[in-house]
Amino acid sequence: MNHRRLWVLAIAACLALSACKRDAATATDPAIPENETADEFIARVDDELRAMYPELSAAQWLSSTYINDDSQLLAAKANERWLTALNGWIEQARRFEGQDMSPATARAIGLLKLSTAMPAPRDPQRLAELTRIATRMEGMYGAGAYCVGEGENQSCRQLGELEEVLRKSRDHDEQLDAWQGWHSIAQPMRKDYVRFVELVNEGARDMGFADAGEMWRSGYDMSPGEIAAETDRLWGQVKPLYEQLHCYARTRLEAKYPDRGSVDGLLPAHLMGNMWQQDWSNLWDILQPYGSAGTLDVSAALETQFREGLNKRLAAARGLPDAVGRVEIERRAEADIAESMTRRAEDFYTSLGMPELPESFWRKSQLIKPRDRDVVCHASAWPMDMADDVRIKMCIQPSEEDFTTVYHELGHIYYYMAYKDQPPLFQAGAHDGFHEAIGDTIVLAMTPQYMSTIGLVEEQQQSQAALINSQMRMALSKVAFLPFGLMIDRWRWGVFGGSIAPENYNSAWWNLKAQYQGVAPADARGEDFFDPGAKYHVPGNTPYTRYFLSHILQFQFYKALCDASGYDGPLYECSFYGNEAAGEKFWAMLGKGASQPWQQTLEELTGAGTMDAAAVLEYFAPLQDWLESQNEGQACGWPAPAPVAAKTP
Ligand code: X8Z
Ligand code: ZN
Repeated sequence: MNHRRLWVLAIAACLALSACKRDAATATDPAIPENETADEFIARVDDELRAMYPELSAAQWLSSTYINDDSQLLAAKANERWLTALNGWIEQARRFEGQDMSPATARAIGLLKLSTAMPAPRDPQRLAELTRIATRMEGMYGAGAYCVGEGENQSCRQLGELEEVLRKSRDHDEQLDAWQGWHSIAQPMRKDYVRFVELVNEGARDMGFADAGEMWRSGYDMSPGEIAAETDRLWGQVKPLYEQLHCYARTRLEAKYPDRGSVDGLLPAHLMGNMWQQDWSNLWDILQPYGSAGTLDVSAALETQFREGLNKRLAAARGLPDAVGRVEIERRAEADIAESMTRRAEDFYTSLGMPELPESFWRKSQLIKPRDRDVVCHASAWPMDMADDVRIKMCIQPSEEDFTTVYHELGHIYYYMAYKDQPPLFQAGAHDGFHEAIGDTIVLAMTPQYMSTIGLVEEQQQSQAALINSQMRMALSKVAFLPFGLMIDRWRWGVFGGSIAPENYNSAWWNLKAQYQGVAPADARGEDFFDPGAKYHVPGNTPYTRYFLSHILQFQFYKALCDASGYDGPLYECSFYGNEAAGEKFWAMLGKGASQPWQQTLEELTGAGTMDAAAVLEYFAPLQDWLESQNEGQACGWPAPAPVAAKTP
């Protein structure tokens, strides 16, 4: 539950009550006041929403931080009640079609229909089935483990441990095993996912959409066709930059792993340092442009801080702790570093003049992975009660990736805090990409200069080599992400729309991976696999276009805040850390929530109401030049995949 229309949030984390019966939606229902106006209707929905939201969040929070059959049953039931109520409100709203009402009420009614990412059938049995499937899939993902051996000799590794192999090992076969092992956890989800698609499509059609994909594309204050075209246009702007990065990475990988560094010109999925090839930062050891230009190894610095903290705690322990005592001390040290990383992130926001996080945030958040139970480790930020109970749920380790993810999550939290006085239906991002872009805008301002101010890297020298190193560090996370941000929903739009049939789920997935990312698996992945299910947002049903849009928008926000801070230099060197003028502008934008079309909100912040990748290209101009000269003489690009047989819906 992190993002978007806030209660939708809840739903993407999956799940809903059966308080309202099916006929609750009719005007004859005694619960519906007679002669209610549209304005009164929305005021009532807001009240009912506010009243039922905490129970839904609590059930979902429990099922994500304590996965077992009981918590899943309660979460599915809470979601069932919720989605039933939502269907009731949507039905009731039909009474007002074509009637006069205030613009705010008209907007709220529109948002009501678009609020969930999991449109549920009106039929109560099928609605309940949907919530059970959604909860089960997320539970399977959270509890997923790759096990080898039998009985006493069995050993299992979960996502975190398998990701660590990709992050740190440079042994080809070890990485392949970790990658294949994690993907095996998704095979049993396929059947559930096929049914899930049928059910959400029925829900979407009940609400008047062609399918669930069209419904997802309807949340952008423009037509579904227009936003799809916008994503194509934006991708076209940044594709040449991605192709240069791809070409450079391939050359380096081919040198590192002779004969196995590429697959017919595509990047091998298991060698990119990341389970989904969405962020290549972990390949710094292979892709670092200049070895001598100061170190930017933030992970190593955090690891050192953790070790120092652990040693301090061990030294303070009376006598030599036994094995159990040592584990306890290690856990405290893990909690210490996780908290100090989070306080660092909070400090950036408060330096902009934003408020401190509430005391309950520190008491109720899950910062590290519990030892005694399964949890969904995928990071998320939760507005529990539409008021002051905000939390994050993470399994923080001392790494650069997790460090920046904490800043990302706090972006959601500060959005929640800024718009908490808006009516519930406007407590959401201007669009979902805005929600994802807040924390990442701050991440762009985490320049080497900032990192050295907070003691994580050495004092930075000014040189062309240092500049290229720092640009590369950012590109491995931001530019590498772009085609991935696009392909996930290209797959789901196809699946929901019917052009990708269940018998082609996996081949269509790998075709899109090839087409957009230029990535391929080491060995063929047939239809006995369900590789989309190995990415959280698929079983978690979180729309993904938001992240693509965010990766464009965050550069526009960053540039606007740099301007607001009075900065006047190359974009890539700007940090507005400590600048209250920038903070004020940002906070004002956050406070608007979804109360007006996003185009207006964007214009108020940046001066232009259109998404545009010019700021991305401006930021990376030095790197793009450098990459072009590095790649000179190479045949860049990769072969197009063979088309998958498309089924007519
Ligand atoms: O899911 C997330 C956040 C929570 S909204 C951790 N992200 C995407 C992902 O991990 O796939 C952030 C970047 C992309
Ligand atoms: Zn997020």
